[in-house]
Amino acid sequence: MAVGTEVRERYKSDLKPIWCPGCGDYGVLTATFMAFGNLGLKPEEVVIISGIGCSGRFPAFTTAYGFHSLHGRTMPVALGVKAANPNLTVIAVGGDGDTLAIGGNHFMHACRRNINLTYLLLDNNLYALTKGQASPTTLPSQTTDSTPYGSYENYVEPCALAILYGATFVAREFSARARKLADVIAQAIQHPGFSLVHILSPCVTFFDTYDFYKQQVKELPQDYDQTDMHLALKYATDMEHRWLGILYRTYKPTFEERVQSIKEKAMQRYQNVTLKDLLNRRRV
Ligand SMILES: Cc1ncc(C[n+]2csc(CCOP(=O)(O)OP(=O)(O)O)c2C)c(N)n1
Ligand code: SF4
Ligand SMILES: [Mg+2]
Repeated sequence: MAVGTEVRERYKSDLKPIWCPGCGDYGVLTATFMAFGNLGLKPEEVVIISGIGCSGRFPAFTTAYGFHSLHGRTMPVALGVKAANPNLTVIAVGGDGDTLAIGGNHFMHACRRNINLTYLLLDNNLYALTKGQASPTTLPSQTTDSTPYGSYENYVEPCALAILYGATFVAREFSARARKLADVIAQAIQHPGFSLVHILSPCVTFFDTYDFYKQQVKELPQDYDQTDMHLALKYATDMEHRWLGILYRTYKPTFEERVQSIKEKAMQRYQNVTLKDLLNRRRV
């Protein structure tokens, strides 16, 4: 279902985005509103949590609940919100630096825990807010202010990383394809478990990758098997093309379900035990 302007207006806050004209993040914001509209989500049912970076401004531009947290600390906050109220739709937003450098540890373990939330990784291949230094996704051919002769570090491929660390839904899209991106974001939100949407979102000010990605991107083949992990890793790590679409999807118990099942086991074990009994057991 196409989403009209009036629906998108419901999710737009009074604060006008201050991203540079042409920044890829505008496309991501629009696509996210379209996804909310398509799913019929009310702003009060959604919490958007970000780190620090140009991408970190995301929650301020929406009428959903938001939390602009610390650099690389999106995941602990998002996990806390989801654990406290599993009924909320939780969206985490991070840049490539925020997610894979300072926040890498948190990100990897969020994949492993299979927390039921959606992670939007806005990848512009550099640290934009701090004026264009190299990040873990800086391309081999790319020069930045901090690496004028090219980066001396290897590139980290976020989709492969997430798959290997146990994420159960992994997709890649391009900010210039708002409708396709909206569809993938909606599917990620509906997926029960940790969903990564890796979004190629060019920074027009410090390293404009629009033309580069327009030539590189390709949609996954029609008969692509989303459940085949080896195939997903092969397509995710192909640096000749950037394959777009849902790379991998599987179903495993979520973090919340596992916590609930442990709670139930503990309740069964101790159902006839009083607090006094428990205190007596600890007494020496
Ligand atoms: C603990 C800490 N270290 C460093 C910084 C400085 N800093 C702010 S944003 C940023 C990088 C942002 O890059 P990225 O996450 O890719 O987001 P983008 O701006 O590209 O969207 C850094 C290093 C900070 N705010 N906090
Ligand atoms: S500096 Fe780059 S990433 Fe930041 S708002 Fe401008 S275009 Fe977007
Ligand atoms: Mg970045």
